[in-house]
Amino acid sequence: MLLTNAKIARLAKNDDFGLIEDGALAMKDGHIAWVGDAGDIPDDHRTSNTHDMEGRLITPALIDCHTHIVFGGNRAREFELRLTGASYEEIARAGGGIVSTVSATRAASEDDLLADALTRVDAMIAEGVSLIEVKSGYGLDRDTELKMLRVARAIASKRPIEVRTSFLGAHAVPPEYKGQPDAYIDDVCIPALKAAHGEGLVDAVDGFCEGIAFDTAQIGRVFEAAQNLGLPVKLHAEQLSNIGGTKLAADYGAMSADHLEYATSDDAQALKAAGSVAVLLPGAYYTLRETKAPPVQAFRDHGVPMALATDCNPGSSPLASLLLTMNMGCTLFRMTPLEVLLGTTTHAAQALGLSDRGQITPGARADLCVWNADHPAELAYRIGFNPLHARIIGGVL
Ligand code: DI6
Ligand code: FE
Repeated sequence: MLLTNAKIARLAKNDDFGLIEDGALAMKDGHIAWVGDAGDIPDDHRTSNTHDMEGRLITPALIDCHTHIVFGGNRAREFELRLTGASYEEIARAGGGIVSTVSATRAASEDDLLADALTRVDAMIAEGVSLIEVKSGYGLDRDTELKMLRVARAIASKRPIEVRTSFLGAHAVPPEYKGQPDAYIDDVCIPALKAAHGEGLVDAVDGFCEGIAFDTAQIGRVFEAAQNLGLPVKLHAEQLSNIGGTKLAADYGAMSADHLEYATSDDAQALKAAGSVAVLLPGAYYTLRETKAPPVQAFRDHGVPMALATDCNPGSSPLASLLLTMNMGCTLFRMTPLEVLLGTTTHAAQALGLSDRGQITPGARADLCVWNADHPAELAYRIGFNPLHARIIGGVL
């Protein structure tokens, strides 16, 4: 297939979006075969299967590299409580928060969890998302953690979207282990990880390293288990306070450290040295009315790639719009439109350990978005407006 009369943001060159003003793009066997100026189309890429893009903008398809999109129920009631003064941490410590979603997720059938998740997945697909990462972590027992991961895998069989799973057993201490986080890690979390890995349900291992969740020693044990299974790690780190999660993640060569509001310049340096991506989640920052923004300038100074994701979850980020996330990255974190587009394409792929997509370059997967837009900065600029014209996944329009 050949696409002509397009403005193409290759992102393969980090200046000015790698923009080709009057471009063409050839695809073969699900991959990009050639991209360049309209005047330079090689003869062997000319085909009757040619589509005129009528001047529209083409970018790599979007990737949401951090979601908790599978969960039971919702937390609108908790939202109300926070509006009357209760804090996220107070609600969590009083047995609400993540633990209330755990009860709803345990009670839900696999079919119901899937149907509910698909409503959110459909919203993402409508905005040009081709790949989502999905975490477990609302089961906190073996069977429910596995159930969540099976539902996550099933999403890709029901919709034209790819899924990468992360095991997040170390998300919260369940009520039956209240006050015994170490016993939970050793007796439930690590055995559940091994069982889920045995069923081929796990692509990566995540944890929540926070005062209201697990400390670095506890997460370290989970990471040891991941390493023994040959699984890559990532971590929710420094979201509400700085307790050393970023440095722990870097020590284990994490693919990413996520949230990072309370990360320091030293943390940024550690991420750079480890080759980890900083995944920023403005939806959670916004919802919790956090006032400390992540150290974006330190990430720039140290050359740490920044990704951006929805963190779609029922508590701290009930957000299913990656376009709005990009707008928030600019408005709330002062990232540039180029940084937020790289953050939902090239760097999002990198945060999932994927190097075969997220840029428009020969050999990359032909996962593309066609937008009713003149310039890529428009994607982050508008609020609550979806300019998607078409999605091309694996070379299929
Ligand atoms: N950090 C988050 O933002 C989500 N999980 C986490 O570790 C919140 C999950 C929730 O509140 O349900
Ligand atoms: Fe999260």
